[in-house]
Amino acid sequence: VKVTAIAGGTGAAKLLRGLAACLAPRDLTVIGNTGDDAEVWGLYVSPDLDTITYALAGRLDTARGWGLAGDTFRCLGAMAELGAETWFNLGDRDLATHLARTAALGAGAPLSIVTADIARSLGVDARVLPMSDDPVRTRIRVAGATAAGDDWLTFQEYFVREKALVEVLEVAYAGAPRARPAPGVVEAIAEAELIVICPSNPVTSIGPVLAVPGIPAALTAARAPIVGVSPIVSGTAVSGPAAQLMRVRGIPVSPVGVAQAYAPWLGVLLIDSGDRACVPGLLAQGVTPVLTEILMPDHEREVALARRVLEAPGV
Ligand code: FO1
Repeated sequence: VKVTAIAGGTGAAKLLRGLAACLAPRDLTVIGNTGDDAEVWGLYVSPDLDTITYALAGRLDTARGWGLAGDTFRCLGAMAELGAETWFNLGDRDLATHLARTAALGAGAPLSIVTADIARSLGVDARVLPMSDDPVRTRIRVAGATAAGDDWLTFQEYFVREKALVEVLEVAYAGAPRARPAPGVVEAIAEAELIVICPSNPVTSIGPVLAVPGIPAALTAARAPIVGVSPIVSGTAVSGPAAQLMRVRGIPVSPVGVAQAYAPWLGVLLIDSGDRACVPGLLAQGVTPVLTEILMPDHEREVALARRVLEAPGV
């Protein structure tokens, strides 16, 4: 079955590994978030596209959830010695990805071509598409630490440098109104036989994808069933700052809130068996709930959850 998945970073990687184990690689297309992209040491870093690619290549550092398994950080140490900022840890082999991408972008290649080349070089046969070739950056407004007033942080400054420990006042997707879906994105949604919304942060991983004009309309017009996996279990995020960011956006921190964030096109939502109380709220929104084991502590459970997605009603 031809599957198009919409994915962010760490939460999505587990399900994508599970889906890749169940599908022919050419039947899987992943549309990745680029709102987390950042410039580090003058290099273009695209964390979610890299996490997706590394996961599908079987090379992701699964303990950290980002970067390459077994990577070293000698260059990082040398950069620290030179007084460079080192709060964003770039591994030595990971650096090669950023160097190659920055060089290709600098030579005029669009992000979608560069992303496809990196995936192919790492032996990934599935298609990895950025949501857009145009710049879209998630911005986080936090309570001003100084009298100068509120501070707008990049996503990485918020998530990594501040460890998401600051009070968030607003989330914005800079550049989104002018962004166009990357080549192949709308077609991948229109031609899919199943569309999967991975268990990523609804605000800062899936949100930027939905902020690209044309993508929500493509999802609304899609023939394929759209199946989501809730990143919220028992009222908290499985990982990361999703709960705090959902509250800032006025989205209930529950599977019902996730369904609201993905209305009106979400058809099915896989929720944890412990969230049975959410069933009426989901049905009331026209979303079919599927109760299952949501957590994926190992590869067997990644595959098991992927199978549940592929067996979902309407697929
Ligand atoms: N996350 C961290 O918490 N600390 C880091 O030092 C860090 C470095 C890093 C380098 C490359 C990369 O692709 C991801 C990295 N991440 C790091 C994770 C990153 O912030 C998140 O994967 C996404 O931005 C959120 O999904």
